[in-house]
Amino acid sequence: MGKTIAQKIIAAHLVDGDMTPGKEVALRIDQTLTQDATGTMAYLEFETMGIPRVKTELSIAYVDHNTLQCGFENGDDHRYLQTVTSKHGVWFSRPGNGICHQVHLERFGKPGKTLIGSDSHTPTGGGIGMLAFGAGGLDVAVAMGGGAYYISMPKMIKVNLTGKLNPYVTAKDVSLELLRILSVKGGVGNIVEWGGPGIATLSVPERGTITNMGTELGATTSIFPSDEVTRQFLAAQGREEDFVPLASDPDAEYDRIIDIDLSALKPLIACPHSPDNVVEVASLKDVKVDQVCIGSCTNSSLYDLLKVAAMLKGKTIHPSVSLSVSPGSRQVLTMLSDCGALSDILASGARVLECACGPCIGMGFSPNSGGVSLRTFNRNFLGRSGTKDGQVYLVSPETAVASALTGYITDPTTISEPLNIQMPEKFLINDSAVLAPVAAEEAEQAEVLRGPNIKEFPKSKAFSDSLTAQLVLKVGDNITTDHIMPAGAKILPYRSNIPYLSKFCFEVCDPTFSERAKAAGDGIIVGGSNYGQGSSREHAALVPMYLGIRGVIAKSFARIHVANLINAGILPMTFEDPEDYDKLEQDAKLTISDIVSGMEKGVLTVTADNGFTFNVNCSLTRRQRAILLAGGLLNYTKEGGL
Ligand code: MIC
Ligand code: SF4
Repeated sequence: MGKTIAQKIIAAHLVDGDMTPGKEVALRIDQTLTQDATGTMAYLEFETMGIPRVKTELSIAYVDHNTLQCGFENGDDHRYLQTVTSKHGVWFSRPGNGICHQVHLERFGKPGKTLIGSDSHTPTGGGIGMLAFGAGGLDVAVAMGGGAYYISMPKMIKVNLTGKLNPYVTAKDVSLELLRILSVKGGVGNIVEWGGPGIATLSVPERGTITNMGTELGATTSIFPSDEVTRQFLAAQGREEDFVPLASDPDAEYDRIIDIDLSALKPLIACPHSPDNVVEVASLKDVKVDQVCIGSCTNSSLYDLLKVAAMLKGKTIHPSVSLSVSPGSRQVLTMLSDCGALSDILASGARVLECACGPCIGMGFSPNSGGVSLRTFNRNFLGRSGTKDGQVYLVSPETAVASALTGYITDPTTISEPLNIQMPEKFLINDSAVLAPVAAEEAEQAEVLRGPNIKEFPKSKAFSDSLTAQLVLKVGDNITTDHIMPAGAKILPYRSNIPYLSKFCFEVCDPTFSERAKAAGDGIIVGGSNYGQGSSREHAALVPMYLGIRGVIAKSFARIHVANLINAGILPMTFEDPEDYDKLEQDAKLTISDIVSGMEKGVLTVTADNGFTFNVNCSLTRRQRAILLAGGLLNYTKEGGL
């Protein structure tokens, strides 16, 4: 039987395991990336592993999330990241050089290679034919040390594209269409492979938008073939030698095939507060807009921003709208400036922000109270913008600009002027903001600089055979990591300070959680389906672990979060009968006995203090059981289990 693209890359990187869907596979990792908000933890973890130099083909640290530097905390983190990476053989992309996924696509991604990154949107690399996964920091640290990356072998979804996008309909609308079809849970356990005649009409940045938002489907990753479009992009980036062709076999089999006719698509919009809450833009035409934000790793490429500039040229944004534009990289910003497009953006009244994540993760530019904010980003979870009652909608750059000009949500296809963008044949290449690590022979003398914001990695407890714990919090479906461990300008500077961060755990759902969990000693959380969707931040596991959480019982989990729970030594369990969820009350005391033998069988019995007894599943691999029994991946790794 023929293979899909992903199956070919997996087979070429298979260290251990069986490529049957659902079975565990261990993959050799060629490249890793980190960003600063998850990176400090990842390098602290790497340091405790005692490995002098990374063993990957390329490892790189980006600073893009936390660039505001409102106090010493960010400065400490940046200095720690710069010095620790240099010592251990990791490249360093300085603050202001751009958003990790955008820069990685431009300068480092290679078709056919494996990449893991401590950021959930690492699958953006699939736009260039990489098999790229978002992962927790500890998994990235292990991969840097030469260890394999473990996933459950995914099923394969093929999206077959035909036709060609109409003017003002974009790759973002393709992503939103797939979210409309599959929902934020529909990709769980699957790799989404893009193919069909329509893909030849999509450039690498457009493909990157699509693979980026595969994360919102819950997919393990998303990937495009590596073809003539890929070759041209790499050649324009001066790296044609990195090109290798990649395609699925004609007889490759997929578990599901979804057809999308690009020519039939209309501009789409995701309404508050979920990326799959998708309707046609035209249906919201009377909604007044307060704020428009263009940028993020989804829509900040040169191609996106040249379109934005062309639409804004000679026009002024509506007086009641505040518009921000954050270019994805220094390369994008420089090229916009050199060709005059930046002046067109500025002349329209837009505010140009740094080449960083910025408003996407609530680092500034929060909307006014109850404000309607149209964003070209990938997530509109409740509270993520920094304004709890902000109404955040997700749109394409074209819809964003059309709406910024009229002051109302506006379907850009109502604009009659054509939008013809000429992409340059060569990108401007200047990698001066990417620093090489020190040579191996100088590494021993290189000093790692830490400030008071860098706190120790919290210690987790190993499991014994029985556990009695309080059900400290019961939450509903689709709880995101932004609920569990919020980000934003006030909290993000403390990502390397778990004790401080712990005060804000679950703040969006229950501001008393942190205090109550600490007082309870051992605790358990109960959740609905798709628990832990969204970010790869391992803080959403480390902080609950620090607060005494030993287990989470949910209807189902998101992939990266469940791995982070296990890595942190927290036991993930799913209800055998989902109706038992309704029978549990917050504050009950739950006892789980025979944990060791139950884990092996994959079923545990839980008894509440009112006598109610129910079963939970915990289908764990032998390695995952060993990690939990050791008290988390770091302990397991230290005991020699790389
Ligand atoms: C996000 O988009 O939520 C983030 C911030 O990039 C996170 C990483 C983090 O929390 O630091 C992600 O997507 O993994
Ligand atoms: Fe940054 Fe937003 Fe992309 Fe996360 S989704 S990496 S915060 S731009």
